Amino acid sequence: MGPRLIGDETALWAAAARVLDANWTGAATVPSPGLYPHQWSWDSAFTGIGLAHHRPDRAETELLSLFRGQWATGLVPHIVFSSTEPRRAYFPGPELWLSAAQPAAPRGVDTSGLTQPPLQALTALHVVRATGGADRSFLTSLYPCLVAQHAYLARDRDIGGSGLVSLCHPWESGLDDSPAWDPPLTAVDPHGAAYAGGDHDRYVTLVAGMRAAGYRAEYLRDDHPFVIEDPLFNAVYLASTHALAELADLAGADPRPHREAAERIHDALLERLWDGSAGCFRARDLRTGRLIRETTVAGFAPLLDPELPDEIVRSLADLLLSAHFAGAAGYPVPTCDIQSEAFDRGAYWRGPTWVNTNWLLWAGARAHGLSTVADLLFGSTVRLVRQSGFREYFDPFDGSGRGSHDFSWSAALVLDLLAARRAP
Ligand code: 2M8
Repeated sequence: MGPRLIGDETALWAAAARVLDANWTGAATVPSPGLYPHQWSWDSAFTGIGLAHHRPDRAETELLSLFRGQWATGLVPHIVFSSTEPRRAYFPGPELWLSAAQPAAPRGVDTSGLTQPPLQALTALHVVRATGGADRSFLTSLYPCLVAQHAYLARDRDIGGSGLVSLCHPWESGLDDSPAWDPPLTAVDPHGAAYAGGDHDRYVTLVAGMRAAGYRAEYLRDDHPFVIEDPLFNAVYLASTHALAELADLAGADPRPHREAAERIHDALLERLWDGSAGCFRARDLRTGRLIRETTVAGFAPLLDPELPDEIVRSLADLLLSAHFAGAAGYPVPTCDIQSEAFDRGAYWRGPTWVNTNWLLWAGARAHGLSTVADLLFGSTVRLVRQSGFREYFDPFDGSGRGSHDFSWSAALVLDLLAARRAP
């Protein structure tokens, strides 16, 4: 027997809220109770967007708790480890990163040495709007941390000098096993052994190189073998930079540097990652200088750019609705082009539908007035969770759930979808 259908939207709201309550640790929300027992940076940001409707006080605590892990360089680590979990609760744990040995890492809390798509400023703006800015001390405490996070990305991670941030590990993308990382990971192997997702050895090798170099920017720029400009990471960076400008206004700070930064990221996205002949955005491998051929859901994320030119918005909508993505899936959006050889309906980040990528595209489509796309994404996401529960990811053809149960961002982002429908 399949999972019980969650009925009307009130019941769905209550079920989503229950997942968030159950995954709350007192200071943060774990992505899922068994599989991911620590705090992940972009999970926290997605979760905060839902908590803004359910428990804005917790959304504030969630973000502030994440920034306890921020390094002196401004890096916001992708994992902030819980000190109460058994050491072997999750691999790789603190022993891989050895953050305590890094002078720039915070004392008293173990973290990873990578980052993830920087959604936190956008979440902070959602939270401040939800509370009407009632808690001044939240913005006063968080704003400088967000500025430092963005300064780190611009200073240490604009490896190509283009205005875009580079990823130095598939884990930084959030779309870990995406087929777009197969070619650069093939090149990382000394024998050039072909790569097709999920090989932890290569992931660990990349971390070992970064750790040995003290996670220094010079090493990443000059020697690290995996350096990628990714459209999703940079679209999130851009959306958060716009949010930072709004937060600056609210905090009584100068928004202009953030507006200028947003302009630079917008220009670079179009110049570096737009592939006019294919009608989509692609990732660029800085070690080969070339765009990576695989078309994935990440290529639609620049819809989050409010200034994206109309003809590009239309091209993206056409491709999204075509039989490469939504047109051939009962439960869109699949992570990867259905017609690609790499597409696999069940493999982690290589085919399934995820609530967080649907939400990002929904937000972008709405902002551009693409109502057909926005309604499709809303309906698909709500149908998925009603049918299968708040799973980590879903089969794009029949909507069956996969990965962990009671997954926080699946619940949180459904609250945001439902709230948008309720809003006047
Ligand atoms: C997955 O990533 C972790 C490593 O960071 C893993 O594979 O164990 C990804 O889905 C990532 O996007 C997510 O943030 C994390 C926790 O949900 O899990």
